[in-house]
Order: sequence, then structure tokens, then C-alpha cells
Amino acid sequence: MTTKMKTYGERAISLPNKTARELLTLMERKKSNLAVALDVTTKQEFLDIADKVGPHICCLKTHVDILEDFDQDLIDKLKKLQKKHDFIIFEDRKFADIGNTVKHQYSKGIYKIAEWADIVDAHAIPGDGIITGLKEIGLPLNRGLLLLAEMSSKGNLATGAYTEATIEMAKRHKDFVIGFISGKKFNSCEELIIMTPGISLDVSNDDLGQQYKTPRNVIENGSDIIIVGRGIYGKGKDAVIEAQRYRNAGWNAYLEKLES
Ligand code: BMP
Repeated sequence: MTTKMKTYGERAISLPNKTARELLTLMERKKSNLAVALDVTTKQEFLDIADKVGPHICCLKTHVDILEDFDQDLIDKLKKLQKKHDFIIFEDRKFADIGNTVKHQYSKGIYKIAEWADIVDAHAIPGDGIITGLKEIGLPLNRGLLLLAEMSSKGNLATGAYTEATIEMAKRHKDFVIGFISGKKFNSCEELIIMTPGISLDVSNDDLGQQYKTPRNVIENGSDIIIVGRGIYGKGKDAVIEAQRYRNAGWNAYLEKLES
């Protein structure tokens, strides 16, 4: 007998981390497993696109350090858009240092990431201390962490034994680690959330090593959330039309997987 795959909402119930529960519940409520990677370099463009794609996404992924005119006003306006459209904010900071350093990078400096980002991510390379350090700041605020178990770029080293060790590290911190950046689900921790970048319906790569798969490819492999950047707001694209197209592609692939 095969057991039926759980819905996002069903999975939410048993999770220890509040942000993970909120994210999965929001996905079910909004019928979206689309995250937009908003990699633009001006505040105006950032806020314009966030407002346009907001109704269609479960998560807005940011790289705030690429904004040329970052200021507190941007964060205030981003939080207003979050309330208006109902999405989770994921700052793709990719922390990669010792625990003591990442603690400061997470909470201090210009960006004060911990104050506004529901989710951040980290490389596993420094060992458990990176999680312990981030957790000291993030857990009291009910934040969540993703570990980079795999990457989408050509020739990346996050494979094999490194990926396996990353999974084991996540399992030791289930109160704070809510999932992975990876292209597929891992058998030994099916409850953790898989977010997958490197998604396009139109092209298979860019000029700098990015490799793309389709929403269906990755959702068939157990991904929960597709992360789409330039496919939505790239040159000549209408962000609203593309967000709807990727939202439908991601959600239909999920519904098909549920039925299979
Ligand atoms: P795009 O869809 O435009 O290629 O953007 C992909 C986004 O996902 C970028 O923000 C990038 O930083 C991020 N990303 C990725 O492409 N591959 C990874 O392995 C991890 C990432 O965070």
C-alpha cells in the first residue's frame, strides 16, 4: 500500500518551527508555491515588482546588499507590502562564517536582517556552530533557517558526502532549521521544506553558470517551493503575467504530484 503524499497544510500542523508552519499554511491558503527572487538594484524597481507579484507568491526572496539605495524606508515599505499581500520574506544571505561572526551579520550592521527577514539561509561548511550562532538570534524571534544542501550552478561542490553531511546537520537542529535549498526532497527528512532555485519555463542556462529546470521537473522530485528570478521580471517580461504563469505551473505540478 502506498501512503498518500500530505498536503502543505497537513504538513504544517506537526512542525516545531513557527515560521515553517506559517509558510506551509500560507501556501495552502493562497494556493501558491512560487517564491520570487527579486534581484534588482534600485529601491523603486524592488518595490514596484514586489507590489505586482505580491498577490501570486508565498515568499519574496531578497538580496538586500545589491540595492544601491537601501534604507530603513525600504524595509518599512516592504513590511507594508508583506501585510497587504501575505507572503514570507526570505533574505538569501548565505551566511558562511563562524557562529560568533554570523550572529553579528544577522542582527547588526546596516541591514539588521533578523528584524525583518522571516527566513535566512546558510552554508554548512563552517559546521554546527553557524547554526548555533544564528539560532541564538533567530529562534527567540521565531525565525527559520534553510541550509544549502545543493546548488543550481554548474560545477558546484555541494554534492555527495557534503550534501549528506548537511542533511545530518539540519536534523540536529530541527527547532530552527526548517528546510534546504536543493533540487530534490531527501528521504530521511521528508517534513523539511525544499526550496529550489534555477527555475525557468523558457531557457536552460545563463552565461554565468546558472542551470535551469522546469517547475514540473523539480516538484516531481519533491521540491515544495519554486524560486524564480529573471524568468519573471527579466528584459521585456511582464512581471504580472509571468508570475501568474509560474504560479500556475508550480501549483498544477503540486496538484498532479498529490494525485499520483
Ligand atoms: P534567476 O532565476 O534569475 O536565475 O535567480 C535565481 C536566484 O536564486 C538568485 O537570487 C540566486 O542567488 C539564487 N540561487 C541560485 O540561483 N542557485 C542556488 O543554488 C542558490 C540560490 O540561492
